[in-house]
Amino acid sequence: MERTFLAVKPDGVQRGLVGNIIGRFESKGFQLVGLKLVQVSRELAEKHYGEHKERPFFPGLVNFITSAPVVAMVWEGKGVIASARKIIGVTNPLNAENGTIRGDFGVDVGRNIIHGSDAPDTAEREIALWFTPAELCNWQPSISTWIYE
Ligand code: DAT
Ligand code: MG
Repeated sequence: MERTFLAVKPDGVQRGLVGNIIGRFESKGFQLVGLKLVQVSRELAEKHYGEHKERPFFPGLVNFITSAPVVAMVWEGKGVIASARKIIGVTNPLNAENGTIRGDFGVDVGRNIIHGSDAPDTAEREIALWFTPAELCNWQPSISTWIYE
């Protein structure tokens, strides 16, 4: 089964949106397999956003993501990587559809509430960067047959 890495960013935590956000992935039918509150170090932030290190917004992005705790999560399910990106919405909240997390809650691109892995290779890299194997639970939800045929 596919897994993705999601993180409620400092703005989402500060604004009390954690429960609402987790609820969207739960009610979709995806399964939580890892969860922790993290005060992100600069080293972790720079590794996580390494692909953007030459971009002008990189220093501000690192300052932001290290400014207050984030809720780091791993979610599992059929097609969860692409589906989570749809649930999250496009990068700029002003362009994100209503009904998506960024569309419903955000305004500025630098305060877009949540991160989600964008492809299978980045999901694998980000899960390994944020979680040890022992921090992830392999469990069987009793409702599986009501979500999957
Ligand atoms: P996404 O988070 O949708 O995968 P991304 O990987 O292109 O988007 O960028 C990572 C984060 O960097 C994004 O969530 C917010 C910030 N960011 C991206 N483009 C930006 C810009 N033009 N100005 C300020 N921050 C930006
Ligand atoms: Mg990205």
